[in-house]
Amino acid sequence: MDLQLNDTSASQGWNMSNSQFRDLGNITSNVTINGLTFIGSPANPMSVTTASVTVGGVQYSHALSLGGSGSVSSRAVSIRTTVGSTLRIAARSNGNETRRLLVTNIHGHVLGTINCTTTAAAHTITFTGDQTIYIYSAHSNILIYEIQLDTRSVFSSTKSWNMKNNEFKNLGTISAPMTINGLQFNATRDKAMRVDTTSAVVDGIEYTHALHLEGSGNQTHRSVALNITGTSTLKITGRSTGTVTRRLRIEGKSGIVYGTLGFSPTASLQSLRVQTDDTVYMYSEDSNICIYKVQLDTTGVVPGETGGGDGDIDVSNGTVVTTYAELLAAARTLANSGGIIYVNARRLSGTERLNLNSTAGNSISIIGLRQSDGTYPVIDYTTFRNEKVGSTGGSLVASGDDGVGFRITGSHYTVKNLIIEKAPDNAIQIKGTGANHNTVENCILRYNNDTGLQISGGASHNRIRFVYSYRNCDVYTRGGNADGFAPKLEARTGNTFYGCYCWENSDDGWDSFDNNTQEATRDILYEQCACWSNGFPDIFTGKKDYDNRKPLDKNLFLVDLFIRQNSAFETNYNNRNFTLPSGNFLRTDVGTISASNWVSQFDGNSNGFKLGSVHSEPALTRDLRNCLAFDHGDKGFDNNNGRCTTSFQNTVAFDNRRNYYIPVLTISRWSNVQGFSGSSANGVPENFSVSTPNSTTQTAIRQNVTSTVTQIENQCYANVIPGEVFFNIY
Ligand SMILES: [Ca+2]
Ligand SMILES: [Ca+2]
Ligand SMILES: [Ca+2]
Repeated sequence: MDLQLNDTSASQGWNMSNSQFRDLGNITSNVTINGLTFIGSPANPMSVTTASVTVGGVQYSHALSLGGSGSVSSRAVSIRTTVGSTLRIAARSNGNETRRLLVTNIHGHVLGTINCTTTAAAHTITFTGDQTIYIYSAHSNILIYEIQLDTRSVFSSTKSWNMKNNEFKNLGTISAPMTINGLQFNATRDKAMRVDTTSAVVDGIEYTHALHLEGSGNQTHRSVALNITGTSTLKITGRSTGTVTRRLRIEGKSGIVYGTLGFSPTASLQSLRVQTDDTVYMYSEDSNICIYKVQLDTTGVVPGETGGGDGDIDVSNGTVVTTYAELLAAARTLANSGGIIYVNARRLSGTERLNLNSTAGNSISIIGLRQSDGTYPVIDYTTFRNEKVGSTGGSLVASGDDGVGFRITGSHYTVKNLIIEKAPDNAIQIKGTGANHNTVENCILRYNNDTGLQISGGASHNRIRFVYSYRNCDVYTRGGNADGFAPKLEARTGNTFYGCYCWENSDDGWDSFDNNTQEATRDILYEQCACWSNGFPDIFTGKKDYDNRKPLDKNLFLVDLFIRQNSAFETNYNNRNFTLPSGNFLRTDVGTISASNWVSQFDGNSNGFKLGSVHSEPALTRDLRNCLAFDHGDKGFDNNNGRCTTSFQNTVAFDNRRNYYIPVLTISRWSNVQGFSGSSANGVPENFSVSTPNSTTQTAIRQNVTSTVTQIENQCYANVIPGEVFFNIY
């Protein structure tokens, strides 16, 4: 076994005062110079301008002027980095206030933030990961004088296990589990392995002994295993002992397959890159393979040098599932005992409703594991949806509770770190008087055929935190029902939303409609919540994306139905020709109608926070703290004829038809209630008024909101759950 520790420090810099950069002027397209890529476009240009300043004794004559807030695709610079890096940036805000410079990965996931004051200064930021990073402003213009990247204190280690070494070469038959120098041999008396003298020469190196796996294996027999941490390359020298190529499977403890290596009858070295913290098993899928040597090359940052990413999750205290069938089974098994289920897969095909109905009182958690590329598991209910509500426009029917994805009628459940999409009805429904004390956290709910998350029928004390709900739409009922979040129809007491965001749903952002005064949604706390652009039909036909020159979003159910009706819809779209399919082919609640009539008869409401209904009396309470609603075709904050006792603290509404329409609410608190750019006047109770921020503040709010929304949307589209994101505008 060998172990090496290499310090591979290196440094590279990009100074805007140098001749390669200082004459760049306006940057309206992507330019790469010495490994630094400038991401500019005619709509969002950047420029290198004269800007004389001294920072830390270094005199600069020029700076990159970012011009405004950016994203991974606009007004940014990007650099390819290696495993552990320190970034040093000399910069300043080009305005009167401190502005934030973000360092993100390609998904917009923030690796670090630099607060640029109005005085030029050098800032450093450290991060890990072999990746391309993006640097851009979260607010408006920032001047960057120089960027320097130091790669530091990276180690690489090599461990190897050669069967010709003394500790292995005399093992003979192995018929029981054993571990030598960290290499686990898994064998039983019936399924034994063997080390013998079997020679080969590979790349000029002579091997004299080999481990014979003797046949197909699994984790308990005819396999070897070792622990892998970080980014590693697994190198195996071996051969098939037969006349054909045989396959060696590399899998994790949970059964996740990292890869398969093919060994031909001629000995060779095969390698696989693995990025994980796991026990990794190697066994033949066919018959005997002989292994001469196993080698593990690992690179990483020296421990203690960095905070690292999300941290590692020890899954040994739970049940790991990799398929939807296993998830269903695990949920049933743990119903009485309680426990943790870890979901470890990129995508699971949801085939039926998951019933979370235990009221035994033990806590049961379903937690998605972050995958090696930073994404989270997607539970895709397409199969279930097609079966429940139809797979073509002509087969559509209305959806109901039997089409819900995760249905929680029990208590003390936690659902965390999952992306749930394309359910025939709600992605998650928490319903019934037994549905108490559940938590939904850090999830994305999208493309479902009704509201993303609904709480109804007596459910109480449920906590919803950092959930992102978007592009949900009930097609058969012409968009009239699918809200982002719906604590409605008797969501009883103690239901709270914290850090939740919803956008581009067909109906409202939040809706707490009740049918009568007895079965009422008693109280709701909304804190750090925001909603935007709900209730527009053009989102679901693809027209909005087309107008914004974005690719066709084939995840949209309506778009899927259009393509099934006429595949030319997609080719036309890609050729910059937006033409709805013709003919009456969409079954709806008002008959079988055309695509254009689906748009003209669209039934979505386009409100942000809909706080009740005509049945909501002053005994009911609503508590809004640090909440934002913008870009709605109707109201940002809407009482919907309800008279709930409502507290407004730090709320912002803009670009809604009416920002606030709450004339009959009972107000319990009114503090820093702001609105601007509504096209119709607010309606508020007598003696209350909405304050209008000055134009500088309005601009700052818009810029902050634009950059935060871009960050959220880009990450969600890349299957990265944004986590704890806040709009810093209150
Ligand atoms: Ca429903
Ligand atoms: Ca509606
Ligand atoms: Ca609604």
